[in-house]
Amino acid sequence: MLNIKINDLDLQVSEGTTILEATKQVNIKIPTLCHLNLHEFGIVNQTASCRVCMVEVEGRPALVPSCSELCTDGMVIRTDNIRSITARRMAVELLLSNHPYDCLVCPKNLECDLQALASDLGIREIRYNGEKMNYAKDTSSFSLVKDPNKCVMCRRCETMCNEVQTCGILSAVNRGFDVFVGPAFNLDMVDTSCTYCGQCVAVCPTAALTEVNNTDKVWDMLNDPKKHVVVQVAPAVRVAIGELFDMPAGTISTGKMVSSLRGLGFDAIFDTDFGADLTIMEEASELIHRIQNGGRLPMLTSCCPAWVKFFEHQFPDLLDIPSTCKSPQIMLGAIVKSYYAEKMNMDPEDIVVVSVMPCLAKKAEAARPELTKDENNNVDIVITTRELGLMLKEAAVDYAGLPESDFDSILGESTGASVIFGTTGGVIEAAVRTAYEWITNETLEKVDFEQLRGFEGIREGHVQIGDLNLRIGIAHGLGNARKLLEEIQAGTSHFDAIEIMACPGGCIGGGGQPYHHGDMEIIKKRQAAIYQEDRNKVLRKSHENPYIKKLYDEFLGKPNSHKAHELLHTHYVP
Ligand code: HC1
Ligand code: SF4
Repeated sequence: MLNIKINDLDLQVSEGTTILEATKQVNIKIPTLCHLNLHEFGIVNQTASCRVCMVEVEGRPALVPSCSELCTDGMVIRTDNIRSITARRMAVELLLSNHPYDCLVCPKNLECDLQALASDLGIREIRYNGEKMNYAKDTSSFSLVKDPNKCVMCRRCETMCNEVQTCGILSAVNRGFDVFVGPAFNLDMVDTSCTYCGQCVAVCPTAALTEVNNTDKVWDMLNDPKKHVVVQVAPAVRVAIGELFDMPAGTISTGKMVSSLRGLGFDAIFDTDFGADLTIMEEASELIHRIQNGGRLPMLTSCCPAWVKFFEHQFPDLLDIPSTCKSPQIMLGAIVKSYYAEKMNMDPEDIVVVSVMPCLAKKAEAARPELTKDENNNVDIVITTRELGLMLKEAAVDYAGLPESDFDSILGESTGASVIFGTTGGVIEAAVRTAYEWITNETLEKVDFEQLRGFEGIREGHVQIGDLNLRIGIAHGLGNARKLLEEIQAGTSHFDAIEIMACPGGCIGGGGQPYHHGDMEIIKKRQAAIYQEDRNKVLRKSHENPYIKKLYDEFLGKPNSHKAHELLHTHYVP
């Protein structure tokens, strides 16, 4: 152990501790900007580029960045003296000197780390008002907008994209004053192999990277009397949206969320969880079929569109291994435009499907040509959890004070199995609950498969189903997924089924969720809420959903039937 002193407090820290980590042990706050240390998810950005966390170390002539400087025995540190504070202010003032001053209309207004720093450091005038970068915004993709003029070169997005997700899209473009982070040769995002996972957006401290805002499109549809506007909401939204209205992280607000959507004027409020139960019907059938007929194993889950894009771009030789199931959002959209339209005696052209997702990739997914049918999109508009929050704020909704209400019949009923789709490990656990009963014809008494849960980036769990020992792999984060795919390529994978979600923690950590500002405890609380919501459900196995049974009886026939294939399955493109 090392003995150190911080602001006159004596403490002991272990070898390898940075000054910033040491200060946290004694609740001393040092402001940071570029720093990001989410080590439980394998995410560390320690570029020490912003110079905001400077502190004084006795005996050192220059100030040091506390995020990267390691403690040494006998170190005496001062974090709150005028010299350190002045240096921090200067660092922020210099960043502001090359920043557009449009905070009032900026998409990150009140959510921007740079804005918060300027406020906390008492910066009340712009002393250095010189030349500014003047690049065009990149609005080429369906998912995210890149505004280089707001880039502060913290490189958090770069760490996320290159080290955590191993996509390698983002790096420094240009040099000196003109530098910003973007794709090589400043290509448009749409011309890169970006997966649109949105993790760059999740960690960007400013509005250099934000989602494409579709809220005006939704308002337009809600105000068009000729349109029947249906909304569906993803599993992970209900455990996070409360954070936008000052509810503690981990609050489940499903009933309030439904009421809020009803208040906005949607004609029907359906649950993507219904789509998830439907996905399990198809995916569990496909898995059993592959196992019993010598099909291609391991089978990979396919509900995360960023993950789908990742394997299409990076592993085009493995396109036959993912499940052919469309994702729950697209399945539900397809059922709304067919079964529901038929039941309501409506022309699908008059129905608009809006999805509320924790995810930016879902925007691009909904626009994939092979997932639209006869030019009548299965899902028309996707907004994120944050965008729904914006709409509710525009409508001055008192979210916390809303009463609870239920999703609409006939596509609003769901089981606990579908709720857990929102966390890493949940999709495959849901599939196992159904596969177990279908293979053994016995009732599964204990539905919680603890061996499939957790936060480790790559996990392995075995499930005994009769004579079958099902070997399951789980990865979250695309860098972890890459490792499992490389094993498959090398012929060394021993799994029968693998679940992959692109975002740390799964959809609960999606790029469209309320900003976590680097606090991973928030994602853990959302995960606990997901499992609680599962326990709250009377039915916890997808195949027990009575409305799913009805859908097959009245419309689809059996899982993997011709009609089910036509509506619910897809193919992949290299
Ligand atoms: Fe997800 Fe899914 S769980 S992919 O993360 O399979 O977005 O929440 O909606 O489609 O159900 C996202 C979440 C979501 C789909 C489901
Ligand atoms: Fe979207 Fe979920 Fe995939 Fe993240 S893990 S990209 S939120 S589907």
